[in-house]
Amino acid sequence: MTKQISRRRQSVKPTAHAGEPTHGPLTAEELQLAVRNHSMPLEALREDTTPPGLHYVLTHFDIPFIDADAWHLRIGGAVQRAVEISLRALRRDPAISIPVTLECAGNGRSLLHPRPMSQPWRLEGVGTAEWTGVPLAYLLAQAGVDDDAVEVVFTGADAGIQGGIRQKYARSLPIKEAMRPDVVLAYEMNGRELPPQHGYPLRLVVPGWYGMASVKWLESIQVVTHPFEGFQQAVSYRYQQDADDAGTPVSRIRVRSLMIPPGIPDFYTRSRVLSPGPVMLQGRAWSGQGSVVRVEVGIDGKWVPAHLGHPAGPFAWCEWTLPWVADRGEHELACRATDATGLTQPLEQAWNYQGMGNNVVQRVKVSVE
Ligand SMILES: Nc1nc2c(c(=O)[nH]1)N[C@H]1C(S)=C(S)[C@@H](COP(=O)(O)O)O[C@H]1N2
Ligand SMILES: [Mo]
Repeated sequence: MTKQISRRRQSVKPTAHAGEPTHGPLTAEELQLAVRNHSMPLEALREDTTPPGLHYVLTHFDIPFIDADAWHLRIGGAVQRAVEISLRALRRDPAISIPVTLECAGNGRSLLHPRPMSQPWRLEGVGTAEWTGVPLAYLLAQAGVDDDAVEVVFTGADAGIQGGIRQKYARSLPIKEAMRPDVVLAYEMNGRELPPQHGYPLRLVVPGWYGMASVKWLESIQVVTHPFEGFQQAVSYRYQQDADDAGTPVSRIRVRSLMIPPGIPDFYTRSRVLSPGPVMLQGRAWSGQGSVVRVEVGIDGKWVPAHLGHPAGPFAWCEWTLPWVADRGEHELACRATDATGLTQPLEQAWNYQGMGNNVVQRVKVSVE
């Protein structure tokens, strides 16, 4: 398999096999995915909460349109009492609201060399919303989880084929994560019912984890006594070095920061033009592994500490600002964050086969004229 890949790397001819690395130009399939799944315009980093239309979207198959009046959530498997609950009944259960920064695990993928062919994110597969719903742990407690349970499997209503396998989108969480008080079955995004593309009528939100864990259009929750072997768990979303490497599962979001590109863009190239003088550089930083403790801004290679604001919650991004006086000429700006575990964003991204967990520093070239 590795040999086959290196042969492909030598030829420029792009292949249409999802997941395979290529040095070739963007394929029609990647373009099709890119226009279905949009990213967040970086200027939306201005706000604590991303309006739903600007929040990134990642949908593997089709958006299912669900009749919420007929819809029920089923909870079963290794539980004492199977539960079937309507949306109306769920809305009467105790609710929480929590601001959460979600990021796609494949964010940054298209900047890798070679580039794994899939949704070709640049850096903007991210967004922060306030999710309202019932804590998962509350419903699991009502069902009564058996002692030998190891994971909880979440299945969405959307079906498709990936890796040659027909499937419904499904992911699992270890029991310990599923029992966290902040994991929520959300029926509202930013105070309104979920938009169709974000999982209407109900989705899971797992704060701190990359987006793949937060199953949309949720239909069924099954408590299981063996690790879940579904495609999106056992094959996709793994840190692998090649196709044959079993790899390790992707879970929490790695520390990252982004900057609102200053000045104005050129329409086609999106390169930035700025007038000389004072400018406030600003952006957001987040990590699923602990709070952000430092953001540094790189100005032509020299790192300067930025001022950090206060995040809306422990799993929401944090604003950073740095005043800069722009002088005439070409400049390169960058930002890099460090979290409470001491991890810092890398200057060069380590490559992996699926292009998972990228958190390389963003670089913005500006012309001051
Ligand atoms: N049912 C279902 N849930 C899903 C997905 C999907 O395709 N189907 N995509 C996952 C992935 S990979 C991500 S990154 C997030 C994206 O959530 P958003 O579209 O609300 O931003 O949803 C996750 N939940
Ligand atoms: Mo994702």
